[in-house]
Amino acid sequence: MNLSALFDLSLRGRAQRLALEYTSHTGDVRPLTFSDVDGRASRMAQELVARGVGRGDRLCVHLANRVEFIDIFLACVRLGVVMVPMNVLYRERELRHIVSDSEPKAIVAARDSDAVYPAGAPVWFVEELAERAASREAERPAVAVDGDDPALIVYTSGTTGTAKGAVLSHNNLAANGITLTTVWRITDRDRYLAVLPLFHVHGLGNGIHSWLISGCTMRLLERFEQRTAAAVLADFKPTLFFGVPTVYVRLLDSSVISDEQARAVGDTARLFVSGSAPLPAHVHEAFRTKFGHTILERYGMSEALMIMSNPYEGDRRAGSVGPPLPGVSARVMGDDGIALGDGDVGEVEIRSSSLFKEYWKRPDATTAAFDDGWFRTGDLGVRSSDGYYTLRGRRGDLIISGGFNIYPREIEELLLEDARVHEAAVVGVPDDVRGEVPIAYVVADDAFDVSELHQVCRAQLASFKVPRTFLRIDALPRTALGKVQKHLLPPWDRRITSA
Ligand code: MLC
Repeated sequence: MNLSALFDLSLRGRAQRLALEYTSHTGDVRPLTFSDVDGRASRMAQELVARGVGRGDRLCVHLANRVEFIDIFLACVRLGVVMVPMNVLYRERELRHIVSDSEPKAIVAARDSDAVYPAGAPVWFVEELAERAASREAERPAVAVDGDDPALIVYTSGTTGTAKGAVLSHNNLAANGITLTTVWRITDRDRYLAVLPLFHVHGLGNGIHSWLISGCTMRLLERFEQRTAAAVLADFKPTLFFGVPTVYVRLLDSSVISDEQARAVGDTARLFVSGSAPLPAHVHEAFRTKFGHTILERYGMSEALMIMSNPYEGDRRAGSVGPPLPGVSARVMGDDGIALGDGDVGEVEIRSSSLFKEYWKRPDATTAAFDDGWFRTGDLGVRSSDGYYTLRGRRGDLIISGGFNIYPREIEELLLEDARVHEAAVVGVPDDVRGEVPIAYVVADDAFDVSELHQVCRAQLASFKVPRTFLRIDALPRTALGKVQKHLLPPWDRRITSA
């Protein structure tokens, strides 16, 4: 089934109900019915057709959360156009790879974006697209889109440092959305507060899809901001909330939301879900005390969408990601390629109806990611005798900061572009709010002030990837074969001032 048919349960079936509230550029909150959302999507689709975009073409989208993001996503879904969402914090260097790899018809961007866009595709300003779309007929394009057609290419870096595009089909996204609305009991009586970025699968694959499938009412925020969080929660009174752990840590801060305000939020809420990074057990506990709700932690990946979830009914266990979701099979594999029993730690491998088929134009990487039809998640985990999984770190050296993935290799490669830097190793160190933050160890010319690297990173990388500090060392610890042993790097002392 293509996603349009699924979304029509709400766009047509609940046409006159309140679908969406969003903040306009003038700052007022505007309502749209599902019929309004439907009409906007059709007009945007007509505008894209007029610009020569059709089934199978890619369209890169570099936008913060705004209503036009939804118009464009729905238009792409109807036309069979493959949307390539790009992190709004990405700079030219990061965008260049995605654009050259995905070969889009165009890049959609905001007029006030300060990003420099790479050559290779025209930039279409979203303001102009929206204005032109508004003057078109709200007529549905007649395109036959198949369930196996790709709907999204989501770039996710690998150990090589260059991002690979995970191709997600309409069927993958449909399976994920139907599963979540069922197992988390999402209905059209819900009020979903969308604070997560739409350019990632958490905000888009889970949030937008659950909204459209269930027909609930969504309030779309440009981003989560602690300054305004209490007022928005009190005003919108969400029943449903998806966050990354950093968001929950912020909500525990009494200067963000008082105990009294939190109790009021808890009284009208139904479900808080956390994912994209491990939720510390003490945050789980403190949230229950403050808000009166037990956060439901789940586990997913861009390539596979959602994989495991604590139960809606039953024991939501702190520190565990629960059993596999319906439609997902999981196993824990040992280094020798033999499946392990309960209680033993190994790599989690899965099969699932929401699992991607391939990395875009990367057959070798695709082959390497699968083990006899099972996807190697790269996550280490253990299963309890009653089927709950607990994750125990990663095989590779991924850093997760505020729910954003950081691949050390990408930063190391940038640092090594400076001829005065001879060796570089980036690692994650614990951070109370963001989970982890990156720091860099560098071996460099004596005369070189390594703190200058801060500016280089700031100019070329998304802000969350910029190392907090640059530490000079004499040599990287290596094995006899020359492999860097990051665990042997000198411990980082927090008193060292960040560059
Ligand atoms: C952070 N910044 C943002 C931003 N988040 N800018 C625009 N949009 C956003 N969503 C920038 C800020 O401008 C600032 O930049 C810097 O990041 C730190 O901002 P902050 O206000 O101090 O942020 P913080 O309180 O740390 O909160 C950050 C956050 C954000 C939690 C709101 O990290 C976030 O939205 N994370 C969600 C990530 C996510 O959705 N991941 C899902 C991946 S999918 P500067 O330049 O001033 O430093 C996946 C699969 C799965 O992993 O299972 O879900």
